[in-house]
Amino acid sequence: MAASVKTVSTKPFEGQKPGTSGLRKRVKVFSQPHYTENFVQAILSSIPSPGAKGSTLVVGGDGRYFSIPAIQSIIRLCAGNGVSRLIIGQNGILSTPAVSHIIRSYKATGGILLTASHNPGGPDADFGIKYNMENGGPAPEGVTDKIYNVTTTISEYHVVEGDDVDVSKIGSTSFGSTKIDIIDPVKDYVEYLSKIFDFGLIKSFLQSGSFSVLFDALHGVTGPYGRALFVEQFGLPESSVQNCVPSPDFGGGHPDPNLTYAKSLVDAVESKGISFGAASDGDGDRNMIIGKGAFVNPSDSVAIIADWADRAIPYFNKGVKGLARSMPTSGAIDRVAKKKGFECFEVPTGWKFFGNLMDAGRLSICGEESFGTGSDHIREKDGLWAVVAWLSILAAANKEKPGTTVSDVLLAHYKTYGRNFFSRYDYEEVESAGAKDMMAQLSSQFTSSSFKGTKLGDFEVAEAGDFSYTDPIDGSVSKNQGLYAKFVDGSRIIFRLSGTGSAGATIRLYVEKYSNDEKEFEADAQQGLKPLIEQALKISELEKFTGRSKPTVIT
Ligand code: VG1
Ligand code: CO
Repeated sequence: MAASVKTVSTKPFEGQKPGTSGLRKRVKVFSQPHYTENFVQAILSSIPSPGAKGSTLVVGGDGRYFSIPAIQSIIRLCAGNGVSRLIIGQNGILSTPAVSHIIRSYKATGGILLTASHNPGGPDADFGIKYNMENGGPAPEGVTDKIYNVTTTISEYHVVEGDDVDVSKIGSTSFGSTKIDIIDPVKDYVEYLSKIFDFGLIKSFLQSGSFSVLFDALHGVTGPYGRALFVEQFGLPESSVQNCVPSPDFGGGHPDPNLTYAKSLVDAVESKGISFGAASDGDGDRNMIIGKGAFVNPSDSVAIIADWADRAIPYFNKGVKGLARSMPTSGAIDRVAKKKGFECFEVPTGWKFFGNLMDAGRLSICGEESFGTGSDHIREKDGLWAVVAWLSILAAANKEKPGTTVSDVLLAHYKTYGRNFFSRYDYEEVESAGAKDMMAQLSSQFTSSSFKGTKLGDFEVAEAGDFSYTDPIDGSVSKNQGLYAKFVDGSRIIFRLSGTGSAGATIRLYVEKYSNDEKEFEADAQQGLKPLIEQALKISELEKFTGRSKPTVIT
């Protein structure tokens, strides 16, 4: 059909500023007339040269409520902006890591991801839109700033009108002059993982009988991927996966893989004596790893994967190029880098900061304390990759010493490197003004020159400030990335405001303390960190500013 492009007049909406990972708002906000269209037009207008015209874009997400109407709008806008080809996951489903892989492997221009990640879904909950670049990674700040600027002045957008495209059937069609390919969301990704890991070794380890697995997709997008891996590839029974049918409202739950929101997994692992439990978030980029009686802190997880990579994961047989973590993530990975002679980078919170280092060949494995772990196989964190990495480590460890458990792997790591105790307190959806005021008073203390040498209880301040990062590859500078205080004994406290919430403000408090005292290796992290947390709450006057005496989530 001949494409007749229609120009629609519109007015800017306030607040279309992408946060840590795209634009996240309530569905009610996205579903206002023109709201989604404005933002998508701003993305299309901000695609770096040669731009949207003639481009190939990948579209998909976690299947949450409002995904299908958003995809139909995206199709109309892409046709109106001269996009040549759209590659769309069947039923709009594509995990965030799968989008990253498909952009790279199909050599697409970029991708539009429809997810609010671990935020709840449904008519009264959240939706989100994010743009990823040619390298498969989240748009850097230069591009998200441009998108935001366009949203503040937008006066029109361009569409081709036509009937909805049936995205439930795999195959090719066209809309206006845009070619549309609806693809199997799972196949390419699982094939790619089979090249990274030794599926044969994992399968024979899991089939040997004594090691049991439970994977929980929390009703998010990883359900079909997890089933394909655990049931189809590794030959495990259906009972080894749960909540694996993606649901638009995540079964009414909170698709966030942590000890609070993945409680049913934790309970099942404990009550049934399961050897290995894992969960992923709504869009499949996060992971949680547990064993019977063992919780793998994400900061430890990435350090352990980095430590085992060249022995246990074929992808890294040729060596590891470098390691990295986000600023609040504990320094456990730094210790692995030091011992093995790898470069190690500290970047601000958000996966977009790892991409340049990977593209430059200086970074192989990295992670964030927020249950994000990944490598340069793609440009997003990858929940199922981390789960399969852990199964590879356990398979390798059991080859060396049969009967090795998740706890054994953790303890062995602490014996070599010492233990970085780490915890995060989240105060979700507090009143914005109070949160801002609290950060302002903390900032004036942390950035004042007289703060160094101050004693907070037993902790003497060695260094403090507001984290600023200069990208070693392109020199771009990102300021105000979190208030940190490091103490003389090496421990740290950090305060940040979240950039992924959709209502009010979320305060995150991170605390870290190192110990190489073997007697402490099996201790409860909360207990050991208590004095530090008390000082953090005292200096921030958090309760006074926010009225909250308790965090919403403790990790
Ligand atoms: C949070 C995490 C951050 C992560 C981001 C996106 O951001 O702290 O580490 O990269 O979520 O994860 P913030 O600004 O709320 O602290 V996901 O799984 O939402 O794409
Ligand atoms: Co996510």
